[in-house]
Amino acid sequence: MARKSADCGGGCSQPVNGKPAPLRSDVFLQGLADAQSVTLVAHVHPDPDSLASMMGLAHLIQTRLNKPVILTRDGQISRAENRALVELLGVRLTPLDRLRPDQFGAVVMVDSQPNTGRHNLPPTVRPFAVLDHHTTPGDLTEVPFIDVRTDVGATASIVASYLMEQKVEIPTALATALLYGVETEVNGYPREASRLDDEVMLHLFPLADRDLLARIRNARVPARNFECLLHALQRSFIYDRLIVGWVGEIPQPELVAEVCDFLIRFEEVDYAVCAGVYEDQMILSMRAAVEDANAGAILQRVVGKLGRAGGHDRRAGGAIPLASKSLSAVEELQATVRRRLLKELGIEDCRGQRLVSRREMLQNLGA
Ligand SMILES: [Mn+2]
Repeated sequence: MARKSADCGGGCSQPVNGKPAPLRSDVFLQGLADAQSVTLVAHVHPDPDSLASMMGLAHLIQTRLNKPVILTRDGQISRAENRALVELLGVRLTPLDRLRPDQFGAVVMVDSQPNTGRHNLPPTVRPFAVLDHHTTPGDLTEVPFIDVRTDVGATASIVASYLMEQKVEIPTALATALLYGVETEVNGYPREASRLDDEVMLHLFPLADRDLLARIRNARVPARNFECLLHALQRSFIYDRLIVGWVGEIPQPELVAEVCDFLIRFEEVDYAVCAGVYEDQMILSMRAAVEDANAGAILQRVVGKLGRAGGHDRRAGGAIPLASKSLSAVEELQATVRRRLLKELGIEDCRGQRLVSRREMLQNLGA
């Protein structure tokens, strides 16, 4: 359907032969016209951006194409805010490992790309579509529909723009999820938001349930979160403009990113990296407080062939499988990660200065 390019809201490709290019959301929906059913997948331990993107596309497909849609969950949802989002908004998720390869129908992957090591999708299942915004690429060969915009802050903004292009009514719960999904991706400083993210947030704000949003943002957290924070503070070291926090063994993988978000606020550094051991992996998180930081690419080079990593300019994550969880094996890996990080950031290899001195820690214990 031809429409004025002014309607595109940033979602159009360049005009072809003088004719306005079709809306991306039209191409997306046309590509699914013959599908029996659609399965939506995101990355492992789905975050609010992933969850909201799946919810938005499910609503778009159900409204426009009236087809059955399955939203999946790869791994656990453990972060308090993310659990609150799922529970309070009534999101129904099917564990990915409960689907047989023949039950998938057309697969749409959001907030991730194939072969990035970030999901447990059977390798024989090739996605029909990939919608993502990560700067570190995956394998997109033979994916018929690709909408990867590395300049956009959230995949949920791309999905919301599809709903806006198609003039689909956005129910309150969905608007709340989409707004929270975008917000969580762009709330760092310097902001990683594009014009599209801001347009989408303006559109969604009046449609969302602001009380529910506040409940999600302020979800109550268990005691283990504070234990983890204490552990990290006791083992945080400053190297010039970098702070590294060793979180130790953690009960849920997202805690590493939560601690990293806290440490990057430290006024004396521009970079924060946290690492913790979850099950048989070392989980890594990196944040930058400066523009053009290339955090995703840096963490990818630091991890190298030891594991996988990727992300955005100012936020990145990764994981390294552990052959052994013995203290010496973990410490050896920590030393490798630290050495590579310092080299990547051009910081002289030196002994780190503790964020909290041993003497202070002991004094606090004695008090
Ligand atoms: Mn995202």
